[in-house]
Amino acid sequence: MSTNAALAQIFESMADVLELTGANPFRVNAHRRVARVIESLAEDVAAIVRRSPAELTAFEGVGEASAKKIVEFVETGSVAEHGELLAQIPPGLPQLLRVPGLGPKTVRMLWQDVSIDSLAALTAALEAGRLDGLPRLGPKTIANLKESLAFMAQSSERVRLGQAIPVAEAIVAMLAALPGVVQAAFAGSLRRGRETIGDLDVLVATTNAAPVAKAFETMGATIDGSKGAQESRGSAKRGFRSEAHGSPPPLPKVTKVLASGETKVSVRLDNGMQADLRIVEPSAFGAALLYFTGSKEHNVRLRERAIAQGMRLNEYGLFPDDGEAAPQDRGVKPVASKTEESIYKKLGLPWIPPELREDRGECTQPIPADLVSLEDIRCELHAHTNASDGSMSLEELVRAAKSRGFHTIAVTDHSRSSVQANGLSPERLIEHIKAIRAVEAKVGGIRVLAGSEVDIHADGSLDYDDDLLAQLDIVVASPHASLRQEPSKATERLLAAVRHPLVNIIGHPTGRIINGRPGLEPDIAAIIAAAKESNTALEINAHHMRLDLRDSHVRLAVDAGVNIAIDCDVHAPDDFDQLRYGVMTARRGWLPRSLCVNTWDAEQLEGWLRAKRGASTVTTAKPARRKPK
Ligand code: DGT
Ligand code: CA
Ligand code: CA
Ligand code: ZN
Repeated sequence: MSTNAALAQIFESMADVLELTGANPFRVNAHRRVARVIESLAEDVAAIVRRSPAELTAFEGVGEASAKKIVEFVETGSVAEHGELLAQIPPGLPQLLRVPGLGPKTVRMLWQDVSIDSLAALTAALEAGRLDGLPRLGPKTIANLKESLAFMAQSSERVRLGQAIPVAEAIVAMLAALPGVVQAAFAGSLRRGRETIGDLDVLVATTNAAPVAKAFETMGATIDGSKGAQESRGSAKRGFRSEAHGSPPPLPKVTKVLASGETKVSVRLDNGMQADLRIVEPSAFGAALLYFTGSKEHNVRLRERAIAQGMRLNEYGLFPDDGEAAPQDRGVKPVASKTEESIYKKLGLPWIPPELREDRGECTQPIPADLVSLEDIRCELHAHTNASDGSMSLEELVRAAKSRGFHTIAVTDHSRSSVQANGLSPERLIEHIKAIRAVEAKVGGIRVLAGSEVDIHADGSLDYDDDLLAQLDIVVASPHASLRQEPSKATERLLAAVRHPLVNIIGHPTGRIINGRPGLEPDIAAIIAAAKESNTALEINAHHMRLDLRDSHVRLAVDAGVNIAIDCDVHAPDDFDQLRYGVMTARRGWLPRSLCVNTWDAEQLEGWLRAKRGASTVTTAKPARRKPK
């Protein structure tokens, strides 16, 4: 975790405790504001402190007291006041804030009035019916709480892809740099890009295993990687903004060696994850990578295929089948083992991208030749500025998009009903459109679309009038509230938005948060059919907490020929880095480039927008032409 992210978490945590202990709301908000400022800083806060601590108070919202704490953190790795605050509350209390639907006021009431101070205590009280009739807890809230807790219990063991990949990359980089290591890679569900990960699987090719095993077991021992890292995360919504992704996290620390052999080591890390290391001969790296990437079901298919062709496939290679077990131990020479490609080839298959290895037809059906990839993405169509809840000014956002090599950026700030996100009133939106035109002209070299992320109300109506929507270049319509609707109502709601003539993209269609809340459960086939009919794209929100649409829904949409947008829902500069998770999800849904609107050139994109909205609504300024890097 970067210093900025760790420090932002501490300020969030202090705000949580202050709120729980009933402190002055101004003080609570001041801490939250500082957290937001720190996490959206482009520069490492430690660098600022080293240069000149006085610069800190130049940031809006950072006063003398906060600046002192920032300096203290940079110098000592912790903030004393944070510890003092935490000592005032039971340790399990902050966890309660992570339960969807439980705000600080209710948690405080539960703690003070009925002595509930942990998730376990809350679960028990709910089961015993002890909370029925308490203020703030009507029957509906109680039912929702039960649902949330059940969901949390079922999802808490797997970590999100976006939490796991940076950690795995830090481990792989450490291992790859060891002497004698020929290759290092991560495998398992991580390499397949699943939305959540059970454990990290790492693979190393070397002829000298012992030092590699040792380095893995003692990882982090000499580096204080856990400075300031702290479990408590605000509510799901706050956590969303607080996870930074700019700088690579430091190497995690091993807290426990679970199993240790010559070529096989399992450890528990200080971030709670488990990591498995396999050390293999360089000549068998491909076979091992194939095996440990999985999925198990894909491996079974491959083994069946090998057997049908008179061969035997295992983690050491593809061997001729001589009727006896363990060919690798009997000196039998493999038909292929060094690379995945060579093994697939001998099995009569093309190399299958890891994201597709789920036994969903990848060994029998043609795989799209133009499966979408990260390099194909050429525009971002869902981004927020500080006009609503983003951290960047309009110009900063446009320059950030330009620096990514994009030909187009769509500015889609929140609409008026998203009060908590400072949604734009119609008047402010009209001013915003003017500002967008001006910034496009000022920055140059990138097309800037004036858009909105307009709320889809519970009944399917949109948050702005059609007259206003018609003045925009692009409309992303998203559900934000009422996410516990009955499936039939959710279907009607989303269908209305899909069919709306001025809507181009449905943003995060279900509103789910991975490990956070289940979101809407509409009849996805009906949504897909309507999207196809009305030329509306469905979004894969690339943020690793959302990945919404999910992979299985993408696959259905692709089969129906529906256009898909992969967007980062940018709120801060680092959010552009979420793109890879969206692309992995897209590939898991077999998305070809041709159906991904973000891969199109500016002309094709504009043609598509215009076709739906009517020629008059899209401005005709010449699109900037940029080659992807
Ligand atoms: P996860 O960790 O639950 O997110 O999922 P995976 O797929 O990473 O599973 P994991 O870590 O248990 O094992 C990594 C890979 O190793 C798995 O995808 C396929 C392979 N593998 C593990 N156990 C078996 C097995 O019993 N049979 C076969 N064919 N493959 C296995
Ligand atoms: Ca795994
Ligand atoms: Ca594993
Ligand atoms: Zn958004």
